[in-house]
Amino acid sequence: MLRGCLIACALSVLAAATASDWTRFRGPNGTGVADEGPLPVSFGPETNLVWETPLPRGKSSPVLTDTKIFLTAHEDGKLLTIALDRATGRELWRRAAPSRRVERMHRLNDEAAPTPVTDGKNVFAFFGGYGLVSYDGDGAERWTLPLGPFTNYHGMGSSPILAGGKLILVCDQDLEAYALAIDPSNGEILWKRPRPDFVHSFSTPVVHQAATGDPVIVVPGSYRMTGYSTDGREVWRLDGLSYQVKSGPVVHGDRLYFSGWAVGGEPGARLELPGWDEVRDRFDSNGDGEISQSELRQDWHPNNWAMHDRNKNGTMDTRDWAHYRARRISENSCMAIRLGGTGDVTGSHLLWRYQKSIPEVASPVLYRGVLYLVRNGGIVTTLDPVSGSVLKQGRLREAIDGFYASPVAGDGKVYMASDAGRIVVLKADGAWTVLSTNDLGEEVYATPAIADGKLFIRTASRLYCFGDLVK
Ligand SMILES: [Ca+2]
Ligand SMILES: [Ca+2]
Repeated sequence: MLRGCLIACALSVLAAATASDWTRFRGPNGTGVADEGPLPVSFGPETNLVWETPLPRGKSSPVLTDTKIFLTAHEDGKLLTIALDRATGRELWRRAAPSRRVERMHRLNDEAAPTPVTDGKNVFAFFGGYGLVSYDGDGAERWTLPLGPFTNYHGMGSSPILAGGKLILVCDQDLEAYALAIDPSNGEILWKRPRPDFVHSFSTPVVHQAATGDPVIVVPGSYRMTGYSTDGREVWRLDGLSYQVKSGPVVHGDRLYFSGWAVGGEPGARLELPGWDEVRDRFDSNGDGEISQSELRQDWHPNNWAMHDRNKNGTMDTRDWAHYRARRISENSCMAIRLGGTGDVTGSHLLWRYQKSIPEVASPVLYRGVLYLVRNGGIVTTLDPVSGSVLKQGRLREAIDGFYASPVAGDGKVYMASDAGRIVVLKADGAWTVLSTNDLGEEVYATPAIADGKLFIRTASRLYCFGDLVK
C-alpha cells in the first residue's frame, strides 16, 4: 500500500514537472484546458492567494515558461511587454515597443489586447499600435517588425501563435487583410498570404496536427474558415461563418469546434438583398457608380454604414456591397467540423450547427466530453460534442454579467470570468452546477491561465495567482 502510494506520488510529481505549460492564448493549442490540479474552488484577495502583482492596463492574457510569466500592457503612451517571476509574481523587467500609433478601436478593445506567445525562452508580442516585438528571457530585444497602420474598424485583436517552427500572425482588416509567417529567430517575413475577401476579425488560430502529415493552421475569418499549410498554402476552406469572428476555435482529435457571432446574425434577422448591378441601377441617382447613404433605401441600411464602407470614402462600391449583402444572410452559430479534408469542405465536413444563445466573444471550451458556451447575461449552454444536442442551458444567477474572457478548465472544474470580475466555478458535467462564485471586485477581460495547479487571473489592475492552499 505504502509502496503503491510512493509510486503514485512519484508519478504525480513527474506529471507535474512535465505538465504542458500555458504558452499562448488559451493555453495548449488554444483549448483552454490544463487538466491538472488540485485547482481552487474558492479564491480571492484573502483566500487561496499565492501572490498578486500590480500591473498597468491591458486585456491580454498571461503566458508562461518554466520560470516566467509574460504579459503585455500599456501605460503613459508606451506599449509594454512585462516579465514576472512565476513563483513569486515579482516583476523582472518591462520593455516598451519602439513606438506607439493610436488606432481606432471598439470601446471593449484595448491597445494591449492580443496575448503574447512564448517558445519557452523568448517572448513574441503583437500590438496593433506598433507591430511585433521579441525579447529574450532577460528582456533583451531580439528583433522588431513594425506593421500597419491597420484598417480594422474595431482595432486589432488576434494573437500570434507558433506553428511548425514559425511565428504566425493573422491581420484581418477591412483593406488588404493578410496572414504572416515570421522566422522567430530573426523576425524576417517568410511568407505573406493575402486574404482579400476577409474584413476585420479577432480570432486567434489553432493548429490541427493529424496522426500523419503536416500541421494545418486553422484560421476563422468573416464568413469562412481556412486551413493553411505552414508554408502558406490554402489546404481547405469552409463557408458559413458569421460576419465578424472573435472567439477561437478548438481542435479535439479530428474535430474542430467553433462559435461565431456578429450583430444581426440571429437566424430570424436574415434579409436577402439584391446583387450589385440591381442596386446600382435602382439607387445610384448621381451616377457616380457608387451608393451613398442618402441614395440607398433606408430599411436596407447597415446599422453601421462606416464599418461597411471599407475605404471610408462615404459610399459603398461593388466590393463593399457584396460583403454587406453576405452579412445580411450570414448566421451566428456554433459548429462542429470534421478535419482532414482538402479544398472546399463546406458540403462534406460540417457535422452540426447550433444557433441559440451563441457567445458574443468568449470561445467554447471542450472538457471531458462536454462543450461549454457562455454568453453575455451569464447564459451557459452545454452541448454534446458528438451530436450538438443541448445537455443543459441555464443562467449564472450570481453573475448576470458580460463574458469576454474565454472559459478555461481543469481538475474537474470549468472557470468562467465575467467582465464584472466574478469568476464562476462550475462542476464539469453536462448537467453542470455552480460550485462557487468568486468576486475579485474589478473587471476581468483577459482569459485566465492554468498551470501546475495554479490559476492566473488578470483583473483591471493586477495579476493574481491562486492555488488550493486550504487543506
Ligand atoms: Ca451614387
Ligand atoms: Ca467605399
